[in-house]
Amino acid sequence: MDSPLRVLTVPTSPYPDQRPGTNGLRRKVHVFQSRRNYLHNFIQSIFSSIDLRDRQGSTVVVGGDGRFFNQTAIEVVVQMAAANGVGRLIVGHHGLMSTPASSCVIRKSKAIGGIILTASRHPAGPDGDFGMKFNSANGGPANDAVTNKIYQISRTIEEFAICPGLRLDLTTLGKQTFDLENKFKPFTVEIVDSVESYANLMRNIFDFAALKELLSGENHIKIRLDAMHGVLGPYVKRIMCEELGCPSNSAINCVPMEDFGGQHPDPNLIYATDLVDSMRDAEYDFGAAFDGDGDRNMILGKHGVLVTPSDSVAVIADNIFCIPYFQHSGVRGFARSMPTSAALDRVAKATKIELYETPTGWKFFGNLMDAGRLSLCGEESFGTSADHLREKDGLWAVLAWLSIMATRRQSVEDILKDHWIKYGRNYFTRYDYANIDIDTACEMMEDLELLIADKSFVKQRFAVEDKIYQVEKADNFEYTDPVDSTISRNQGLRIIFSDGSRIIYRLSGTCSDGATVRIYLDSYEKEHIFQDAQVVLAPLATIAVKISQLHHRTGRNGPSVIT
Ligand code: G16
Repeated sequence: MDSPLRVLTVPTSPYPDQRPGTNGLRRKVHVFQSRRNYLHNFIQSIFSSIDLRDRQGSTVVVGGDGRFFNQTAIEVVVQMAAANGVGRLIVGHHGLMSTPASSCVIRKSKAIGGIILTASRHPAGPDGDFGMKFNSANGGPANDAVTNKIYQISRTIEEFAICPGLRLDLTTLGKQTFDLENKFKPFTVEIVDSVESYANLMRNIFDFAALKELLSGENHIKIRLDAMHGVLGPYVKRIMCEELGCPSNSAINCVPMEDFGGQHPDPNLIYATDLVDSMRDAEYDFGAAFDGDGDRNMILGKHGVLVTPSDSVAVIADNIFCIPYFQHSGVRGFARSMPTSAALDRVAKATKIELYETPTGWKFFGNLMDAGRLSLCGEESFGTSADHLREKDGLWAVLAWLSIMATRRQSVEDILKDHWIKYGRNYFTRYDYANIDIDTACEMMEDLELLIADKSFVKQRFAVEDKIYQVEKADNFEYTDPVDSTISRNQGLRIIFSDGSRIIYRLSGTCSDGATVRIYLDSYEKEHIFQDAQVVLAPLATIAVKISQLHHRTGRNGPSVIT
């Protein structure tokens, strides 16, 4: 019999910069590799943030998007979980588990939480990004109280516990047990097929027979799905091809790779180039791309017609009973993040369903869902999901759209056009200015806040060509959680004009390096609904740049990316 594994306590020194952002800690890979114990410190801070009584003998889920450094990090997470009293770990086969599947497995296994190794849509590889998220027992991203606690611990950490001799086999499904020094019970690790758990959940939400008919029946439509070499490939293959009968060439880039094949796994028109190229001619009726960890989605129709994420959630809301899950559970509420366009608000008003406007970040939706107040939600940042779990869910969004198409027997473009005819159209775009010097970005936001806080700012008029916008309201968005009354301040600067158009400025909370300034533009048209969004929004963009003096301050002459 092997002798029990040793548990060591190792001295360490804190780092000042381990504050989690919008969703976890994201840094360049070399930061994790070159700074001594940088990874260990953060993992210990996560475990120490959980009360010892809750941690002892508990279950924790571990997954990742398969990016470079994942395997190294998983080994350390497992060794430290064992040493910190966790009783059972559930780990994805080969260390892979999408973010939505992790949420599903956390909830199903009644785990106290999960550690997800991903930097989401950011590129990977030795020069790319790495990240770690901590999700709570509800399956959703930890709330601010938890992440603040993790951060505070990381600032004063002096030691971490680890079981360095523990070696795990990630390739074999099933249970592995390990005896530890001074522990009565063995530490167990279950390597699971998270694809099956997730597929099961989807079978209970959607009408798979109807979807199968749509995708492989006599008059089937042709679809193209791009997993961008992220973690979602095996889920797409199993559910869409093996189960729903799509031909195998419907799914591309489905082998997860450590560097995402050198691509930027961000599902938008700029980065999802393989999908965008193959959708240009009329071969496919429906297209979708996903990000590295499988929670984001982009939906395209024939000829590459883009459904903006803001429209996507509004259309799903308006057709919500095409999805059997909602026929059974009913609809409790809708929600969108503040920068997301107000298209969803119009559906909520028409259907008399409560609408919540939350700060950016999926954690805010989770609280409303746990309280039974929210069923469907979305964010402009290519995130859409419902209360079947507590994360955004890329494949769920695709199945939701296909369910609408199966019921209405219409193309993506016709569904979208009908929606605009019924409700009018919220034109929306986002300008990103990446890699800005942090001080310059913060200074700009501070000056801007002072400017818009001045009483004289309200009622000011801005003219561009023949368009005149008058400021009706301007503030720094603040959110009081309706469930627990927690106040979240400083969530983005809003300028709202008298016609309902909005300019919003926000600093990204997911940068691994420098700052990204985001400008969100939203404008509503009741009649002129078939124009080019960039043309419609150009005057607002000019005003946004002028008010902030962004180009002057940064030396840039345009955004890095427009979505
Ligand atoms: C994360 C959150 C999203 C949020 C996004 C915003 O997405 O999960 O809820 O909308 O960040 O990012 P930023 O703060 O950069 O605007 P992900 O997919 O990157 O984990």
